[in-house]
Amino acid sequence: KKQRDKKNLLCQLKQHKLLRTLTGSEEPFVSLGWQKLVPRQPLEEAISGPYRTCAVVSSAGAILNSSLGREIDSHDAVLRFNAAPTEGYENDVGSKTTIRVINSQIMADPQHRFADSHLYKNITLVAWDPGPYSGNLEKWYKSPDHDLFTAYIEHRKRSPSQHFYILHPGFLWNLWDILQSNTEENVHPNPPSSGFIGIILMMSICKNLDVYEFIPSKRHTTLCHYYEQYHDFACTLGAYHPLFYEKLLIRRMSTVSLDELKTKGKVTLPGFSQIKC
Ligand code: NCC
Repeated sequence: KKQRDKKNLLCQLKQHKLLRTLTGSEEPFVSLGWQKLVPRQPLEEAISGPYRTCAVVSSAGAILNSSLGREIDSHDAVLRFNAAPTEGYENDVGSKTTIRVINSQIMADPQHRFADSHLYKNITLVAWDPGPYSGNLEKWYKSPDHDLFTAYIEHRKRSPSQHFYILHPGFLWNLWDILQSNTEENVHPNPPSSGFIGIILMMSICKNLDVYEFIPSKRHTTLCHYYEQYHDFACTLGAYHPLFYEKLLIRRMSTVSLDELKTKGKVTLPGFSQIKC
């Protein structure tokens, strides 16, 4: 029964072909000349994938003292989130970064120095901002949660060869719908976390992925991030994002060795290309 549930979930996600980035051909972006701004090649073609092995590294405090760095770096591609650094934490989180999923706060809040920081250079960037559930892109353009558009335009002009995409809000809300349709309780109507978004993104471009410290290991802690001294239980189980339900869903879809889950916080997922439905 468990195996069937797993297969159903994986097939549902695969068949929805969820991954979608702005192409610039949608209104209002097309009128603003975005077709010239957005990379011509779609994300799936632009990267040097499909990658054979991928690692998704959550920013949870619990990854501290894991000594997983070497194992994480052994993957063909490594995905990290937002402002999560590697410098000084290599032994636990590794040093390779291939893709970063960033929320719009990173691009809008001056504190993150998005234009200058080395964290956002020489890698593939995938940004998101929720937009309205209705899917109205005009409304979204006028009032995003955080203004990612200005920074995107500037960045594209400055570094036109960097792979840099904005996720289509439809991707986020379709993903939310799938989460809700597979959850008995009512999921609060907030967008998925960067973590959940990143996992689905990697399932679309990798043959196989290992996800670290998204499902908490035995090191679980109230320490929010491995890179700052801030404690909040909600970082792991969620307040704004439906993190708790995301984690249950990922747990149901993944292959786990209980021992590895405990010691590494590691679960394994097949890429969509490997799933026969
Ligand atoms: O904290 P954040 O997420 O950057 O973490 C990235 C992803 O790692 C997983 N995570 C993190 C901490 C933890 N204890 N357990 C975890 O499982 C989650 O899957 C998470 O998505 C975000 O999702 O974009 C988020 O971003 C931060 C913040 O905007 C950025 O770090 C930039 O500073 C949000 N925090 C605040 O707004 C205060 C957070 O809610 C979600």
